[in-house]
Parts: sequence; C-alpha cells; structure tokens
Amino acid sequence: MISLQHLPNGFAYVEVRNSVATAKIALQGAHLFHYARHGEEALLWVSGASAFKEGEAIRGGVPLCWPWFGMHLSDDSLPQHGFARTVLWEFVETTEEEEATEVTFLLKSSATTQQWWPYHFELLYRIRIGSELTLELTTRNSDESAFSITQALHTYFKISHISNIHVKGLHNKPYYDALTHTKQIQHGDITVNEEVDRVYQEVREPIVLIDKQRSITIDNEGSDSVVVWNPWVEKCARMSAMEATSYETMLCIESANAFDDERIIEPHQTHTLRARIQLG
Ligand code: TA6
Repeated sequence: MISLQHLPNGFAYVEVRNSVATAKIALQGAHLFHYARHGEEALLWVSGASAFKEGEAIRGGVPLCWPWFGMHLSDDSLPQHGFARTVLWEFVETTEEEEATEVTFLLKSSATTQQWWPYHFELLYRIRIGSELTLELTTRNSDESAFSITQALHTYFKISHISNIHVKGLHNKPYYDALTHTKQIQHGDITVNEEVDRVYQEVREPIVLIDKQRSITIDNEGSDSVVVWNPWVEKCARMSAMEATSYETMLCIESANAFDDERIIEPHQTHTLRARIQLG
C-alpha cells in the first residue's frame, strides 16, 4: 500500500506499507525518514526536535548531500551539503512486488537550482523497501559540459546506546579527520567515546555496524568513501534540531563520494551511488 500523506502544516510524504516493512519518504529532499521491518526497531534515527517544515532539512533519516558534500569549495554562502535535501522532488514511479516496494523520485535542474549550481542535470532516486533497504541515487549530466560532484547518503542509524556499538570493515583504511584536519589510518574496529567526524577512503568492502545482538551491513557500490560521524556532547548541544542527548542514540555511517572520491560526469553520462543495507 502506498499513499501520499500530509502533516498538519502541509508537509507532504509518501507512506509505504507492504508485507515486510513500512517506510516514509518526504517529497522535500526525497528524504527517507522512516524504515522498519514489521515487529522490529526502526532502522533510522530522527531527532524529536526536527521541524518537518519547508526549506529545513529533516534532522535524521537519510538526507541526500548533493551536488557537494560538506561546505561548498568556493562559496560558503551556499548551503552545507548542497541543495538536493531542501528542494521539492517529484514522486514519479512505484513498483510493488510480493515482498518489496520500489519508489522513485526525480529532481531536474531548474532556474531555482541553477542559482546555486549552473549545470543541467537529472537526479533519479530509487528506494527499495523490503527485508533489506536499497538506496540508489543516479546523477545524469544533461549538460553540454562535464561537471564534478561530491555526494553522500547521510544515513543516521538508530542505536541502543553509543557505548554499545562498534563498526567493523574500516581497519587499515585511510581517513581525513575533520576535527584535527589531519590524515590518519584506522586501527581495528571503530568505537565512539568522543566526537567523531571522519571521511574514510579506499573503502570497497561492506561495513558492519554491531549494536549488541543487532548487526547492520552496509554494502556500497559506486562509492570508495564512507563518512562516520557522531557529534558527541558539546557539538550536539550547539547543533540545530538536536536534543541534548541525541548523540547517545544515533551514529551516521554515510555511503559517499566525498572529498578525494569526487566523480566527474561527462555530458549525457551517469553515475550511480548505491547502498544496500541488510539487517542481521
Ligand atoms: O557528515 C558529517 C557532517 O559533515 C558533520 O561535520 C556535521 O556537520 C553533519 O555532517 C551534519 O551536517 P548538517 O548540515 O546536516 O547539520
């Protein structure tokens, strides 16, 4: 079952309910903000302080960072993480199978987008909701010039408590530490007991988030970089739409083309960033 729903303030989202799971995707930003298999904990964390209002990215779920990740390289008046997550997308297609539903959203360049980024493009975002969750963001260059993008599926995972988790799969990977502005190498699994803001490179194997008895496997394609972020106490207190204890129950593991993993897309060519998320 698929329906278009509206919050009292008019904020629109698509609700999906099938035989295995439920999901909710806002038209603004094609922003997946809920996914849960029946009878299980939600996969994604969403802040209780998130406003769900026009022009403001939902704090949590899977914000789409596009066509740049982080701050714009030459104009810091432009929004962090690009504009795709705060503009309205079109809900263009749905396919229902026995145990999965696929929904597709489209964002095309316009006079609005060209005020931030001067290229012609089409973004197609397919979300497959079943016992697994697959996110597939395809950029088509419909311009006559090549362009470069950086991007991320900025996934906020819901966790039992930050002290219970560890992340496997990044041992020996190089990363940029955004807190110290230094390049480091990961030794062993990641545990979190302070602010963590790292962009890992050369990542070509699945990453596994272990949270007590629950394991979440993130298998990326079209991506060689992964961002791991937790704001911890002080930054959490300073950030918008965060509650004081938000950092305790969320961890971002972001499937990305970030920094050195930028992608050049030639005219009329495409690039797809795909994340397959399996729950154990
Ligand atoms: O992906 C990590 C990060 O770049 C952090 O530095 C932090 O800024 C986070 O994204 C949240 O960014 P946002 O623009 O959503 O507040």
